[in-house]
Amino acid sequence: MKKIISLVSFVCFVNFVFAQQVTMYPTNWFVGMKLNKVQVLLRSTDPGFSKAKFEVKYPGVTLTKTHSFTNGKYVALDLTIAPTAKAGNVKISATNAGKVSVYEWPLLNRREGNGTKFAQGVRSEDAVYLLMPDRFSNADKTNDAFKDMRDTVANASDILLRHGGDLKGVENHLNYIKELGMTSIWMCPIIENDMPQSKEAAGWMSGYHGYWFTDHYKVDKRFGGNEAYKSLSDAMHKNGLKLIQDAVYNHVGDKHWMHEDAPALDWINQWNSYTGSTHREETVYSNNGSAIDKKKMLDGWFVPHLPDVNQRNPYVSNYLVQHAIWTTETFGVDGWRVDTYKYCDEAFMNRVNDALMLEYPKLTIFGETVSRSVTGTAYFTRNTMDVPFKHNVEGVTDFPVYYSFLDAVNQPFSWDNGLSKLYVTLSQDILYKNPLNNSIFLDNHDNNRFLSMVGEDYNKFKMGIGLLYTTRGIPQLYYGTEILMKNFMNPSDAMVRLNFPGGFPGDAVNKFEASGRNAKENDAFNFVKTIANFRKGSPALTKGTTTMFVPKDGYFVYFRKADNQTIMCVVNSNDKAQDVQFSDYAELTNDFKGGKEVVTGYQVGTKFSIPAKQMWIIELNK
Ligand SMILES: [Ca+2]
Ligand SMILES: [Ca+2]
Repeated sequence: MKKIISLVSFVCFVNFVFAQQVTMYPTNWFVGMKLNKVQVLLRSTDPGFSKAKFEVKYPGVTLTKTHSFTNGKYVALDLTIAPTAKAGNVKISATNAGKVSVYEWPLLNRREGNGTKFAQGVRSEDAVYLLMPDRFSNADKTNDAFKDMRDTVANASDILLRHGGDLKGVENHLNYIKELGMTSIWMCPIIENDMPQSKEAAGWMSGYHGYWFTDHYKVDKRFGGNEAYKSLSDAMHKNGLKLIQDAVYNHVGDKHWMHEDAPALDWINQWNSYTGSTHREETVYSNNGSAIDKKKMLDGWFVPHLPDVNQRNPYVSNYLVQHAIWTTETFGVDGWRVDTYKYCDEAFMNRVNDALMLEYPKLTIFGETVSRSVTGTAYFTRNTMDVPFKHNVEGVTDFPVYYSFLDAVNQPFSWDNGLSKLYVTLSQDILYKNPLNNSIFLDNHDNNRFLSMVGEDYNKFKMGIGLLYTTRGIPQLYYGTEILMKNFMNPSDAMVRLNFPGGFPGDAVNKFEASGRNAKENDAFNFVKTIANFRKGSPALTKGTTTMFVPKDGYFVYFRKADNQTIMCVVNSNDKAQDVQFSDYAELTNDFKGGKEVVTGYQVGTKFSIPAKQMWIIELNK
């Protein structure tokens, strides 16, 4: 929020003041928050700004300390907000060489419904739909591009550039997402990315994906700005959908003031010459690793145009913590996904998570950790391991399960391969405090689309969907998977981020509607919809225990069980039918006479044959 200087009436008797702009972060705060010691960063265009003497006069608000930086444009004010403080505009006066300037910093009433209408948390009872706002639906052509931004182009025919999708476009399709059985939407970041295009191997690329922040307190106006985000959040909550926001604490775009005009150099991790991250999470937890490798992992830059934020700097830490809370309160966020989790300072991550969980006890957070190993995944979340540093985040992206899903459906069965991979991976759940909090998935915006990964084999595709909605964790579906969108990340990851057909003006077909989908696409859509909606009402699949039996002869049987519901999951990866009998699984099947397959409605008895390359999800009955 930019405020042009406002002069109180007596100023005209003192000196003329040159107009200067002052921006305050956070742009406002709220009354009645647990976090009531707020460090407000004031950023001026005047290099002598920090020489001023600052005073705050407002009932219940006390200025306890003023901090200045090597860059004279900045000051930080420590404000304590008493529980008795009322909403209103806090007046902050700055007196500099006899000139008095007054800035207004709003204290707002809190959003209603902490834990009930927002900050509800996203748990294993939920099903998440991941989408990229620029690529989902364009409801407003007038906000596609702006002349006053560094990248002035929107061009839906170039996969590397902005396409014009926006938050109103998402709001217009909530019914579609709901019908599919989803309960939550995670969008790639919506914060302003006022960055120029960047030269990548595949060509000039824009920040359409949202991971290049330039102003934390603005939702990108090409997505519709803060108001469109509030509107979407309200509409989602009215529809019973929860909102997951994508946070990036690790880096900012190089046009962010934190890099271009920082209060002090130590806001960004500096190196004598460009030093990239090692990208090896092992360096963070290994007791056999070298100190320099760990430092490079954590403080090295992700890529050259994304400066690495120094979260050990207490001012930076305060700035990021306050922003996370401000965002949750302002927009009504229910859960956070944290990008590049393993690249962040560990103590900082625990601090920001603690602050969020203290303010919003039901809120949930999961971190992105790309790792092939369960150890390297469990380390970055609550775990049972005896390690010197314990992470406090509830959930994590479960990449070991993701890789195992792919191997389970793609590889021929053996002791080590195919379904054995999934069995072995899930057996390591002992390392997690609660694996139900893990985010599980078949694909996402950074990986090849699932249909392509299974060689466009529709049977394998359906087995994958079955695994996704019956394995412990929080299933996440990537937009378009349900209508058989495909592609590899070649020549660019933009290939797996193509427009949702029907979301953009002039699209020849509209796959948001059954009439716009072909028979196979409708079959896939209905398959996902049936399983996801069944899961929604299934205590066993959402929160139940898992019991696995050793996979053999190319098939795998596991059970989910809770609240008197038992679900038998049978995966046959063979090219031939497989006989299955309850008596082999007596500890789970003894009380039952048969069951009903949840997609097809087939009734099975205590002995049945499952066709080649199929997964059956059977609710057992007496
Ligand atoms: Ca638009
Ligand atoms: Ca870092």
